[in-house]
Amino acid sequence: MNAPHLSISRGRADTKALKACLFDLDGVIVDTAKYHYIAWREIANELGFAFTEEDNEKLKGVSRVRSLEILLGIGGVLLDDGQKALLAQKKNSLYLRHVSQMRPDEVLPGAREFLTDCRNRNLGIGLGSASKNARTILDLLRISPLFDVIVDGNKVTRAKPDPEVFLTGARELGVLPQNCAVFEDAEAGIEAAIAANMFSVGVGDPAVLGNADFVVSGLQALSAETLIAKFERQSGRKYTFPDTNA
Ligand code: B16
Ligand code: MG
Repeated sequence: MNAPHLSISRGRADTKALKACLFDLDGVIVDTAKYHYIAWREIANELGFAFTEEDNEKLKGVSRVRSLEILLGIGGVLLDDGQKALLAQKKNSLYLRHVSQMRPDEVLPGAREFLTDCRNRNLGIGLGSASKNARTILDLLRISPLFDVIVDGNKVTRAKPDPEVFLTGARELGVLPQNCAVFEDAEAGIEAAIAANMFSVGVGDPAVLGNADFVVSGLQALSAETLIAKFERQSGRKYTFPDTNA
């Protein structure tokens, strides 16, 4: 992770500028869902029931503990808290075994370039993920230095659509929520951005992400320049570059 590279006007009463971008991890920067799926399927099979890719959709953006509860609900399996804790731990070991093989070229198309583009525009960069493994994954992908702050499942307790993860990111970056844009692939993530009073960019299916300020198919389809233009146009805010009034 980088020391903040930017001259964000910390605390300045300027509500008009786009100053920071907050990114979800799974589905925006990298597709970790496939590894979560393999690990959860192994757990389900061990418990004696099937777990499909369609089932896995219900776990996207959901915390590990909550994911286990959903999985047990699918199988109709009742366990006590101790057994659940052991299973969650086992699932994570299986997941990490797969994830440890990840290579830098698994960064989703355009993500590395877009992060760099935003940094070059003096925008603060934060991660806002439910995953407790976020830092490990960014390191494996060799993109940790592109982030000024990392807010993950170890730092927050309330899951999206609660805005905690994004509000924490803005606070750590030293910017106000209305100066932030959030990038999310899950409906709950867009709701979290709206609840945080942030500009929201859906990454993925417009049918699912209809509440976002706008939707792109992936970060390869967006430049920092277009983001800033849309932020200005749709929110009536004005971006100033470079920000010299810190
Ligand atoms: P971990 P995100 C989420 O990541 C995943 O989408 C979700 O499937 C997973 O259960 C959650 O992280 C917790 O992950 O078990 O690694 O702590 O989309 O919030 O970046
Ligand atoms: Mg996601």
